Amino acid sequence: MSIFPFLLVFGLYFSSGFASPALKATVRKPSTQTFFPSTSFQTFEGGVDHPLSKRDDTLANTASAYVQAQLKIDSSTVKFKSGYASDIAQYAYIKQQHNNIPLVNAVANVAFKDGKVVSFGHSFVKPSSFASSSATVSVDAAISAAQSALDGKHNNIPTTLEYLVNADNTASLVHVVQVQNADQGTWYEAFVDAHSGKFISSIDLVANAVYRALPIFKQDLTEGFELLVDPQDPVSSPLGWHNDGNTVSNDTSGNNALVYLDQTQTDTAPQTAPGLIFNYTQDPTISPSDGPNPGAARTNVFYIINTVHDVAYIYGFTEAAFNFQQTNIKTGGLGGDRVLASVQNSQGIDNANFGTPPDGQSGQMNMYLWDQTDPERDGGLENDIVTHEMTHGITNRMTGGGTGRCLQIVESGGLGEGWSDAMAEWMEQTGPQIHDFTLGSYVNGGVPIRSKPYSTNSTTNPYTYSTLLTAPEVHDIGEVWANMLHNVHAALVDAHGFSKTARTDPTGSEGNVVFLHLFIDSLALQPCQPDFLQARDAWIQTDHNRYAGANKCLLWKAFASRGMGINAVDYTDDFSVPDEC
Ligand SMILES: *[C@@H]1O[C@H](CO)[C@@H](O)[C@H](O)[C@H]1NC(C)=O
Ligand SMILES: *[C@@H]1O[C@H](CO)[C@@H](O)[C@H](O)[C@H]1NC(C)=O
Ligand SMILES: *[C@@H]1O[C@H](CO)[C@@H](O)[C@H](O)[C@H]1NC(C)=O
Ligand SMILES: [Ca+2]
Ligand SMILES: [Zn+2]
Repeated sequence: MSIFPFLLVFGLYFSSGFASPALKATVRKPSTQTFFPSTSFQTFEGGVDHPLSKRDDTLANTASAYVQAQLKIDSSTVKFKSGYASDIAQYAYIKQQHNNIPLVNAVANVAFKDGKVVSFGHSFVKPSSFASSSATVSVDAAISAAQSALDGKHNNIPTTLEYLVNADNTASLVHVVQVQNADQGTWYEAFVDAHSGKFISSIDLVANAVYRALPIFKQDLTEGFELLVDPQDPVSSPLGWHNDGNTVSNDTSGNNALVYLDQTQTDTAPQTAPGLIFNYTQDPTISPSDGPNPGAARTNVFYIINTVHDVAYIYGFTEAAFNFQQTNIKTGGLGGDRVLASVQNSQGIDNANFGTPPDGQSGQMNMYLWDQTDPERDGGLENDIVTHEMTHGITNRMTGGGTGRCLQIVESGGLGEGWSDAMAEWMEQTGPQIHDFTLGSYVNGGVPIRSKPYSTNSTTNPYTYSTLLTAPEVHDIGEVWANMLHNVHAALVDAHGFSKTARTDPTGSEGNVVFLHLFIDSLALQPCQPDFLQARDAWIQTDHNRYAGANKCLLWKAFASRGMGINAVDYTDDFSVPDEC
């Protein structure tokens, strides 16, 4: 077993070293993401009237008239595409068009019940310009461009001529060409510019992947597995989760992670699933090492590592901020460092850990079994454990510029444990009531692995800054920090509300969105080997940087409520806030 230089391994309880595994992959071509304008959607409960309410007209006419009236556009812009009636409602699907040419990515849908509109969704756009509607590039030239871009052959589906709205709000005229590669199992719809002849982008017609896993907002398997289809974030992982930039895999490896089963310390191969269908139904009555259970654990660990990558990415843990990716898509930082994750690692028990070497070298996650119950339980099936470990990678990389050397003193290591618990908690909060949070109960046989729940209630959790005087060890210290952050999170959500889409949309003003921005921003801002007071100051400065100090007093009050007021020093509590607060 080798230990990397400059490497600290943070465990849930304690540290250990580890060996580094080899890689395995196979070859295929990536696809390019197609731009989709944002979609708005309204629902109307019992329904609202529409312009043709008084007439008994066709679904096509009724829906078209409604869309025209809602969007204040004339009939030349709207083309009814299809519709049908089910047992409870009628559904109409409409395309935007220009000069009688439909737009690929601007559509609307209207549903009717009992003659009223019950819902309306649309992604109609007002492009700044439309390319000329007569093509100057031949269909044959477009087919060759699509074939070479996507490493496949045009099938016998006729090409079409459509408009494609681009991210810059121009509309390109495109030949739409289907391209397949039977050997590789790929099938794309390609958009080739009908004036320049350039391949623009494609839509992948094959669902990329299916995972039976525990959605990130659930804590452990007692809340139920779900079948998740293509959960990757297109901004954070434009290549998907099974393409490392050079090769496309059939297994639990890709640009962000390589996950393998490690029962014997000899196996480092990812788990293959033909068609990327990772569908292992965990059986809680048998050992985690038997039957479908290792597959279920690897699938969940792969899903969680990738999801944490994707969430952290949109909040700022990017290539330039020293993240873990095999290939860097955006500039900055070093690649070649996706996370390697060992599941059911036989070198340990009742624990988990994560080693963070410098940017450019893979992080290493080790997940162990837990023997507090019979049968044993698998840490890979408790999301908060996996998220906790991944967050060590984030905090160790972002503090001090990607060296992995800046959370080494005990107090900084304690902050690291606190951030890891706080991130696990953030991922699992689902509504505007920020609930008390406990960690590790499932794997640990029903008993949380921390001494107190994280809580705004100081009877439930009395920890303050001065608790550090009697907290010698990083996880004890971490509890104090995680509880402060719980209080900060609750105060922000109280003040600004809660966004249910915060994991995929960092643009909102809601409290949980603000919290994660300040969390990630402050890591980059704080010094190497930060102490509690410096970490607090980084949050307050970061709020100034991002929100012009809008939350300054809120943050001071939350920190002061736990003894980190303006005069706190040397582990002596102070509950005061600046005069202006
Ligand atoms: C995917 O897996 C199938 C079945 O194991 C195999 O035949 C195929 O070659 C694999 N494809 C790639 C790209 O690895
Ligand atoms: C997943 O497996 C279950 C049985 O365990 C099966 O019913 C289901 O159809 C499978 N789903 C997919 C997408 O393969
Ligand atoms: C705090 O927790 C204690 C003990 O559980 C409980 O008695 C008390 O009512 C709680 N206080 C508030 C404000 O919820
Ligand atoms: Ca990197
Ligand atoms: Zn830890």
